Amino acid sequence: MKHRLLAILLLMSCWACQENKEAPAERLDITKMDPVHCYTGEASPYTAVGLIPAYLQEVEAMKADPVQAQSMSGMVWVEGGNYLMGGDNEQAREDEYPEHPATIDGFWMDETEVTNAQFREFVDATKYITTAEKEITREDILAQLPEGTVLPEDLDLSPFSLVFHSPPPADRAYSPQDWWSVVKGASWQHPQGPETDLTGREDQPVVHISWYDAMAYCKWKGKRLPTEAEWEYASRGGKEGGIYPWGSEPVSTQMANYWQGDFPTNHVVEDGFERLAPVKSFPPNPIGLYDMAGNVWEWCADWYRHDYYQAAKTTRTVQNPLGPTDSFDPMEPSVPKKVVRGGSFLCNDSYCSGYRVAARMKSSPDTGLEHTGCRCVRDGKEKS
Ligand SMILES: [Ca+2]
Repeated sequence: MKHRLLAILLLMSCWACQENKEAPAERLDITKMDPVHCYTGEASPYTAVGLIPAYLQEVEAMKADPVQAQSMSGMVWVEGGNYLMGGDNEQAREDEYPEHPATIDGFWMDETEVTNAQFREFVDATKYITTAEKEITREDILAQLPEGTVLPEDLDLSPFSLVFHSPPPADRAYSPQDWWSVVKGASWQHPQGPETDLTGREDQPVVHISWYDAMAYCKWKGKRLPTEAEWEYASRGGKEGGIYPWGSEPVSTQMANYWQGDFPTNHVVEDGFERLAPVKSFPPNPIGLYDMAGNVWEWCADWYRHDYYQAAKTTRTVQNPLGPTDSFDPMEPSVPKKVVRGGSFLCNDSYCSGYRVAARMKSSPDTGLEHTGCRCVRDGKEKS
């Protein structure tokens, strides 16, 4: 995946194994048990390595709204417990192995993806400008590059985001650049470009938000992004060994907003939703969480590493894992990425099957996409 910085990020292979001595050590860290590669044992979703300093500062400066922070409206209690994290069926990919035990403390989770109406409330209150709407400066870019780097004079700095389009049938294999278009002026307020708006889409999930935007929103709500382990645990909803949030029955138009037909060329739209569906259009999982499969991918706090689960090969149960301290995706080794979970309206069994509870995906934290949103979680106790 990409952002306006991608070409520059590709120069930055040094990011993959840097260490961040400043990162706070919160809760138990999987990487302390069986360090592999360049894990440092100081995992934190807030480590600055691989993040754009100015964007991170903006997230850190965001204050929780006192009223929002008191509200439990629309949140579901996720009872803590143990589970087996990772893939265990023929659709699972390499990065989902090995399956390993994890222990999760109880937490509260938004019952739906964050909607456009909810994100509008946040923007109205804070005047927040999302990554996809920001002009990026040459100074921001240079701050991330080795000293002495010279940028092209004609580097296009105008805001854009990535919008899906169905490519025409072709006699070859497709790759993501065949269906993602760079659209100037596309953003959460203009999902398919400047001519489109949110009229009638208030209850659809907000999209085109970056990881920074998701972090900022959750902070304003007095919440945070879920860890990848929390997200998978909640998605399983207490169903041991299920492949999907609803169990092991194959995906159907009754259960999730996904792609019917041949991806990416022919969407037959049997479920009535060509793109996004309003949240709660499909049944919740056993603990009351909606759209944990399909509709939009959801940002997690963790960095993505393809080999992270290898660190959990021991038989010891891992408590509240926070993910690795750095990112590595062999498909794009130079681009640091955060985890996204749950699949989107573009997933089907022939392509990504991202709606499986164990399925992992990743995206660079500054990327906005038409199929990516978030939901937040909050620490606390169950209401008595
Ligand atoms: Ca979802």
